Amino acid sequence: SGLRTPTATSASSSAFAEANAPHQPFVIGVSGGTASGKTTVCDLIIQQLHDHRVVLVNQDSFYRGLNAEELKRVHEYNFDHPDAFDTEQLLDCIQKLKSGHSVQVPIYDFKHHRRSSDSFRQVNASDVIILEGILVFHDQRVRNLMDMKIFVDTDADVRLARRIRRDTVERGRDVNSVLEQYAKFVKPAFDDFVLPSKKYADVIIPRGGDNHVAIDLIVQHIRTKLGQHDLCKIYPNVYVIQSTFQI
Ligand code: UZR
Ligand code: MG
Repeated sequence: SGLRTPTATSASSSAFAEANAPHQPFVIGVSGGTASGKTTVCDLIIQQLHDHRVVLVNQDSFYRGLNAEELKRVHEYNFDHPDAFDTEQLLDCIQKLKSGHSVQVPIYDFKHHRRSSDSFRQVNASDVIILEGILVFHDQRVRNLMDMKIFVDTDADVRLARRIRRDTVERGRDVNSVLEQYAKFVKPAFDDFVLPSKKYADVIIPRGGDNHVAIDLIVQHIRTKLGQHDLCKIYPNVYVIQSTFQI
């Protein structure tokens, strides 16, 4: 029968090699409008996966620094547009992490709208990589690196209320400037870029960080995926047997 042909042999030996190869990290994308609770959802996932190596990469870290000209007219700068981010660098970073390398993530200063010139954050190879940000589903190449895409769906009034609190308390801004920026840039960019990217999500979480059932389900799924990898390490020939039967 065809089972003993060289094709069958090479198929099972390549399956064997695959089963023995160290597995790629599981990459999760978490998107949603500003102040939707993305960071909270990520924190809860990380807490529940405490027995695994998980790293969080924020798209905010890849904001391009503003030049002198842009800084002079910072109120006209659109931080909610896809072009505000260095997507090539983000892509490179996630590709490296996915192939098991550690990377240096830039540090962005929200107050001065620029990058730290001499310091980086070292992010080590991990089992799970979470990439969070308002526009992480925008670029197809970045999306393609994700094993699971989560969209945090929170009502716009709740998000605006949170955004006002966060920007005034944590970012030293006044209410008027927050509202002005919201109307001029944040809301239009949400409608034009963030909301249309919701269609790429595998899972949509209503109410963000308050939705513990959704977070439990997501964590279970990740555990199942990581568990399958562990099985390959313990029983490296499981897949070989399966592939022989398939042939
Ligand atoms: P989250 N942002 C700033 O306010 N200042 C900057 O220098 C860079 C970004 C804001 C950005 C966006 N927009 O709405 C928000 N504006 O950070 C995204 N205006 O962050 O996903 O945590 O809401
Ligand atoms: Mg956040």
